[in-house]
Amino acid sequence: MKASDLLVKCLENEGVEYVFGIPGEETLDLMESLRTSSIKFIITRHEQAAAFMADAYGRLTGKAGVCIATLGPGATNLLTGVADAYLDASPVVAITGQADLKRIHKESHQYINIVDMCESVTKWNGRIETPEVIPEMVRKAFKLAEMEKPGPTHLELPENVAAQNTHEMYAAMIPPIRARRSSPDRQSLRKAADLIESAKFPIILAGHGIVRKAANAQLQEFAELLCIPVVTTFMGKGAISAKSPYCIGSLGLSNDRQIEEVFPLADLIIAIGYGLVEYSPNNWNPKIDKQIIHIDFTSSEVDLHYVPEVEIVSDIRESIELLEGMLSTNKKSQCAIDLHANFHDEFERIGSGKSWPVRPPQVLYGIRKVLEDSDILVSDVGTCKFWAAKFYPVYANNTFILSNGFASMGFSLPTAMVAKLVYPDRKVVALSGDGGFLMNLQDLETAVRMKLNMAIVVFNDSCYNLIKWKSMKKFGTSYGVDFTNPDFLKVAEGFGAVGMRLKTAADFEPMLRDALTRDVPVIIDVPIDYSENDLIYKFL
Ligand SMILES: Cc1ncc(C[n+]2csc(CCOP(=O)(O)OP(=O)(O)O)c2C)c(N)n1
Repeated sequence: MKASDLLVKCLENEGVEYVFGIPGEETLDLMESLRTSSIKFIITRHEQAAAFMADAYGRLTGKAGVCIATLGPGATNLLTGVADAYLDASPVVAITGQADLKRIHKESHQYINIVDMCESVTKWNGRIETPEVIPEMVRKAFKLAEMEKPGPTHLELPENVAAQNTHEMYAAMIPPIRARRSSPDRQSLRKAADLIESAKFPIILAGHGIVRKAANAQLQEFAELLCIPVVTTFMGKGAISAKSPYCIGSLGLSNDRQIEEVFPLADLIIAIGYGLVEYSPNNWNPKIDKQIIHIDFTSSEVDLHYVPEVEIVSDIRESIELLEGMLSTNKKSQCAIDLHANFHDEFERIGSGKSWPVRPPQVLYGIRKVLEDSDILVSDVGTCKFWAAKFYPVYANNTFILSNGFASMGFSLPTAMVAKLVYPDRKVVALSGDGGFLMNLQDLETAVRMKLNMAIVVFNDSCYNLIKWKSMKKFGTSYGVDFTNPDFLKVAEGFGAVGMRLKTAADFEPMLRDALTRDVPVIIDVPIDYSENDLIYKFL
């Protein structure tokens, strides 16, 4: 069997539905093998978008998303999306072509060492030097990508290897069997239960691990039964429904309101599925005086501000369930209930305002009104993300998707496209600043070609607002942040999408409802008033 055919057969064996990417001369054999496979190749207009799409597929399904690029510039373009998957723990298998092995030891057309380049942004990464190793290397790439903590892996397939033949005996498929995790350690559970029983004010810090592994129902039951308030990270939003009285918001800014008002009250932090990349513990444990219980699939990162009394390293769901069985109901946490109610009053009061030009909370309030609980909001990076992460209540698991660890602009459009691809029956909204939107605008063509309906709400203020805002705070002035925008209605038209421009605050909800009934993507150009950004710190 030809090596490229074998590689594609291995992808089929892993259950791969889609491969996102752009071909090149060095991946011609691979493309020919894909042509006759059951896998759908989705052509993108930039490799970065392909990698973001694979990243999004991984986040939404838990199965590795696959992206392909050619050698050299294709691979370098892919890198940003791969790095995003790395710091946001998303399973991705990136495949790149490479020059013939006979020319990689010398100065050679388009040759750079991609394996070296990928080293710092992958969990595992290797060159396929002979066809015989393909079943093992592909299985390993998927196994490591999907295993907690998930992340990207990379396989490089040199052009001459892709075209080689291998003996049938090396073409046997390795079944993708999932190993069961071992049960939580009973002594550690007992110690954690004792700590919770004796704590005066415990708080649960719920991280991305809960969302990733859908342990949300267990977490919510645990919190409500034991009356323990839950603060989520930005990536952990949805780990508990924002409708629960024990959900007291998300944290991800250095001076979040929780840091001022909630964490100082707490003597015990029960960190569940929390990764330090999500939000540094020196923000919430500056004096190193909190007791910490660490519950996660993997042991904790070492940090002076994060030294757990006990670590329960096991399946999160099972750990929560077993811990719940060992505890009796806590005293009612009135403070949490008051904070929750207070947030909801503010959400209504500020969100329902009709000032013009609109402010971010009005738009987020409108989005929440239009979307059902299971519909998906994707946020790009910038001030828009901070507003969304602080102000938008999330009611269901994995329905608020953002780039947080790597925080890469340009994330929202390709991610929203995959959300629609994976969940065609759900409504999908992408929220983006005008800076981030133009970073992957080219792939609007992919969305139109694939007839993916989503609303892309663009906050139009002709500047990189987050940087401008921070610069104004630091220096009282800003530099290098202003630009001019194209006419988004004409851009939409040129791509075969639909463009809408908001003219009054009251129009937003009906406009969004209309946008979500079309059969192509719709850009909603929203002139935004960012003058009240400091309010962000006041929300839960
Ligand atoms: C790829 C990338 N380049 C630069 C940055 C640094 N950065 C963070 S936010 C931001 C400005 C974002 O502007 P815009 O997309 O218009 O969103 P806004 O802040 O205006 O809501 C920049 C430049 C980044 N995070 N990612």
